[in-house]
Amino acid sequence: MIDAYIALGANLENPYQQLLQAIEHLKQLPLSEWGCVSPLYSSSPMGPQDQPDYVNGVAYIRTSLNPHQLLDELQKIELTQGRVRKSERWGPRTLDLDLLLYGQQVIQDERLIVPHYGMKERAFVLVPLFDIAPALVLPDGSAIKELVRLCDQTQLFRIDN
Ligand code: ROI
Repeated sequence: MIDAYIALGANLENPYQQLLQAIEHLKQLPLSEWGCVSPLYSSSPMGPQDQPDYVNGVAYIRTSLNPHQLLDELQKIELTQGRVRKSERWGPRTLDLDLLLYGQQVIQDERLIVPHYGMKERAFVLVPLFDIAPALVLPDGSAIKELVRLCDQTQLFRIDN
């Protein structure tokens, strides 16, 4: 079993409920054990500003799925929850599930970049990841604790949960 961390994000169609539903789906993943989910946060959009605020969080699972099987499962959940892939880059979405980390593996192919390419600058990923894995060190040796200290958290608000 491999430790995997998955970022959750949504900003359409009742995003908070979308995340709760996604968590229920993640608990049902095949060949996997549910770990936990971070507190959820509200965050202003990174990228185009003419879209609603996001709800973000990070989930932890242990899995025997390989990274591409896990990606397939995550994309199935996104589609089940009404995700429509648009051509617009960085547009709004009902649900985004990003594979952040798959053990200490570094993966770079046509479908998958792990660790997730943007995670080291994104407070809405780093802060919830730190909440559930404060001692985590990324494959490149950077400590989550240090990345969190450096990131801009002014647009991130914890939702009571
Ligand atoms: N901005 C925030 N705050 N949260 C996200 O999950 C998120 N996801 C995205 C883009 C459009 C880059 N901006 C985001 O994909």
